[in-house]
Amino acid sequence: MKIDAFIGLGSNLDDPAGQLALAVSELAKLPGTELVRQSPFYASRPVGPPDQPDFINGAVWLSTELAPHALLDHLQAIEQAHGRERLQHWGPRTLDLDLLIYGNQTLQDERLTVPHRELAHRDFVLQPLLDLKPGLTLPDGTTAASLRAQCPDNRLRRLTPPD
Ligand code: A4P
Ligand code: MG
Repeated sequence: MKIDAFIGLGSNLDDPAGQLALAVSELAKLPGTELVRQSPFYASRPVGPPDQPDFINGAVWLSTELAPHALLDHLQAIEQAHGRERLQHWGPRTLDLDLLIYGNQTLQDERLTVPHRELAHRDFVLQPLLDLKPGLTLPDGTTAASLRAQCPDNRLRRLTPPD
């Protein structure tokens, strides 16, 4: 059975928009997985240490047969292939892939918290999700639109036109 999974993409090192575009094509090739839609990309002010470049963010909607932890394995393998180094919490990175939403499932263990724990506070995550699916709801019934209306402003600038 295929599940709708939403993946957040972020980068602020080494040609961020190129990192995201390549990652989207890699996500589309994952086993048992189809790319349903890709969001526009946005520039945003960094959340976390301020002495780092602005981020480019986006999101994709996948339809996948992969189980959540198998999907996370693939996300982390793609991050590694993009030269990701884990040096500083919320610090600069070539590619960050977060599993934002996996069907209507809520998951919490040592590797995975779904929905992503910071989702509700991040306009650079919520806006691309709304571009993908305006009526998106979380497993608890909260709408992404209501969270977007309340979350802090990280000066989003849309970089690519709508599809
Ligand atoms: N993990 C748990 N749940 C998940 C999930 N739903 N998706 C675990 C992905 N991973 C999940 O992540 C640490 C561990 O989280 C993983 O080993 C995985 O098992 P990480 O990517 O290694 O470390 P991190 O990214 O430094 O920490 P964290 O807390 O995941 O950071 P975030 O939340 O990814 O935030 N500012 C702007 N403007 N745009 C950004 O994209 N991103 C971050 C990173 C900070 N500031 C930003 C942005
Ligand atoms: Mg992460």
